[in-house]
Amino acid sequence: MIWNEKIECASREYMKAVQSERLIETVKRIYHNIPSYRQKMQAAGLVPDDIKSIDDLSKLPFTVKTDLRDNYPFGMFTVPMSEIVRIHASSGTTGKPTVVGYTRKDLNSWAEVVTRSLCMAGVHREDIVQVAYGYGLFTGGLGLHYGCENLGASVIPISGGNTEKQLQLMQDFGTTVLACTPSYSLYLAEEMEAAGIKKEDLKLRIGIFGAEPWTENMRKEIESKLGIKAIDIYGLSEIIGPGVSCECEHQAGMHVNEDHFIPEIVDPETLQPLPAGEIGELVFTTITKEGIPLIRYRTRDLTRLNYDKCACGRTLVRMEKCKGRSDDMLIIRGVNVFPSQIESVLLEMSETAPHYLLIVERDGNLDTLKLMVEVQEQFFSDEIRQLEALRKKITHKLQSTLGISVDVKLVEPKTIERTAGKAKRVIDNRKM
Ligand code: DLL
Repeated sequence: MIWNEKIECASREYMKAVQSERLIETVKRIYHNIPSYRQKMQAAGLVPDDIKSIDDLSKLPFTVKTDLRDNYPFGMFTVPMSEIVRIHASSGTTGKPTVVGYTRKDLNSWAEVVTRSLCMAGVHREDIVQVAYGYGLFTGGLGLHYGCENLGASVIPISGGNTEKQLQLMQDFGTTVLACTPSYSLYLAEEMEAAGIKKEDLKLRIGIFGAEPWTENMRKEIESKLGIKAIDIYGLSEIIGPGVSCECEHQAGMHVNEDHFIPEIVDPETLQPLPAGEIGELVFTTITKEGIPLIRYRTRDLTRLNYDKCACGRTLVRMEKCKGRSDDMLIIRGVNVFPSQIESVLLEMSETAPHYLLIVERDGNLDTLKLMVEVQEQFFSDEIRQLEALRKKITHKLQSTLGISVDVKLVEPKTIERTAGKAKRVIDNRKM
């Protein structure tokens, strides 16, 4: 089902007209309410009247995460606190969290975009959705929650963690849709196996997975282990939370809810806009938000856009699965390495499990990359020769894919830490 056909299947001209009108309003709102952004516009010699349509978007200065941090906690809000009805925050790895505020209208828009996303994924009113994203200050839990309720599906607000209970409710309540991070879904699959629960014993049919990058190979693994269709959902707290974009049943890119968030792709070095189809950094401008509207927010996520009409009938522009974040990219001895490339290699081999950790060290002036990867239970034998052969095979595959040597260490099943939220894949000791 298409939730909002008028918008989701609109012509490009119609979409551009909607976007232009809303952009003009947003620029005015920010210019008159946020001194730091007004100064940026003034420095660029711009006044709100210079922005007449979305063709003028690229004239506007960017917003970055530190702008939010510098204005911590509420300095970027464009409405008085009496209008703010909800506060969320995303915990960064360093420093203060990024705080966002929603007005009642923002919460309605958020529910709308998540409802559209659920419909794209094939969820309907009869579904029972287990929301295993965290409800804490993270946007995942409540974001999915309100979208499900708006759609009319039944929500189980279990939040993240408590794996045993997750499995129990999945069986007892007949959960049909699981919403969590892709890494947690694999952990659940693993615990199911340990508890002797078969995928056939469950009614699961769809997974709504996001909040971290995951590869096509990881998708195959999850789909076969849980017997479901695994759908990619994307979002970030600064823009609204989950529901910025989501895949439809064709799993051919995530449809961006572009009547609320205008996407652009820029070259992360020069910051110049790139033409459709080229990979670069994703930038969003929110055009309906009241609490904390943002202009040209640099997400750091790397992807490309596709404006072709989708087989589902939607015309909303699609963003490809994220390749990773520009700040996730490791530069090892001058070579760019994304954790996703390594994940892809590991998942192509039947002997390794999709649980791994990358450790970067600096030995004198030389960077070294160590990979710890779990071996599948059935391949983990005490035969040192066999394990050594496997280690060599992985080392060789990584060398030919990445072009650098990786020190591979095989570890026993279930030794790498599992999390209910976003998986931590990289430890970079060079920064310490
Ligand atoms: O992760 C919101 C969310 C919740 C999205 C639940 C999907 C599902 P933040 O904590 O602010 O918000 O983190 C945002 O996570 O910039 C990406 O780097 C990454 N991310 C989110 N979704 C995906 C995805 C939530 N589907 C940051 N694929 C973003 C790859 C993703 N990366």
